[in-house]
Amino acid sequence: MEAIITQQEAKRHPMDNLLRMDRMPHIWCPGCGIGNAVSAFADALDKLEYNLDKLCVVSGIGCTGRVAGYIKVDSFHTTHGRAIPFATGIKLGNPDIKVVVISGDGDLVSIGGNHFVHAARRNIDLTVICVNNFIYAMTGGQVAPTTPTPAYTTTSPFGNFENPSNVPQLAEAAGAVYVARWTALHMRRLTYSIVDALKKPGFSVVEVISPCAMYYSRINKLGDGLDMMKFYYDHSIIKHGEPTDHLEIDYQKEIIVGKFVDRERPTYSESMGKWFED
Ligand SMILES: Cc1ncc(C[n+]2csc(CCOP(=O)(O)OP(=O)(O)O)c2C)c(N)n1
Ligand code: SF4
Ligand SMILES: [Mg+2]
Repeated sequence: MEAIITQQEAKRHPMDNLLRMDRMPHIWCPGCGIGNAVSAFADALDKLEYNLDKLCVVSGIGCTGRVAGYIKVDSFHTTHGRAIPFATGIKLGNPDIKVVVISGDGDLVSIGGNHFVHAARRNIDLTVICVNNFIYAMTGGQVAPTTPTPAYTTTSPFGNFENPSNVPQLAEAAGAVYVARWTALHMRRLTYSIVDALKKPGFSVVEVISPCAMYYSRINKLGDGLDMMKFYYDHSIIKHGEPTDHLEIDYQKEIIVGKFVDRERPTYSESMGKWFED
């Protein structure tokens, strides 16, 4: 029998139930990779058939920080750098809820770096999706702890000379139980990695190497957003299980992607429960 689709159904976007369509159009520039990360996340939720009433998304401030406003679940747009402590409080107060932090490299590794380290150390049950565009995009493209050497930014006009943070290495060293990295163009692999991270109890981190088509690409003459996505994709080599100290990102050379850490450690809640049981 022929399927009958009403006009209203035909107008529906496939992600209508996951995105706040009333907030569209979003603020992101054409060619920005943040939308890809959101699509992969939404797709991962769909694959897991998540009960959206049991999910909470927390973001800090930045272009990526706007994600919390577009996901149709209980979501919180917190202050800069404080997404992880905010999420920790939500998780400890509501242990049956899955809490996901989606934020930028600056928010999570710079001003929020201390929280990142200690949440990983404690193995708080959170999934962190870090959109790494190598700069502070929202405030005009300033140098960040993740900016590769010797890339140009608005505050490193002669090239960055600082040694950049390696996000997977930081996460592993601090105690994260699941760590992966993909580019914004590895949509299928990124989606399945987010599925794995969401299923993993404890502190899981998925880094998404993403173009900032407005600031980073322009000043480094890397073309438009799609050129840059292709550039990252073409320069990436999949090496699952690669030691995380090999994962520094070179400005123009290869980017190692894959799943690097998948291990077991008692979560904060498990340790606390056991402590009071004994
Ligand atoms: C306490 C505080 N310090 C500084 C700022 C200014 N600020 C807003 S967003 C941002 C950086 C955002 O960078 P990132 O987290 O990488 O997000 P992106 O915009 O690159 O996605 C900064 C420094 C602020 N809002 N609050
Ligand atoms: S400024 Fe950069 S990171 Fe921000 S929305 Fe535009 S392209 Fe994306
Ligand atoms: Mg950034």
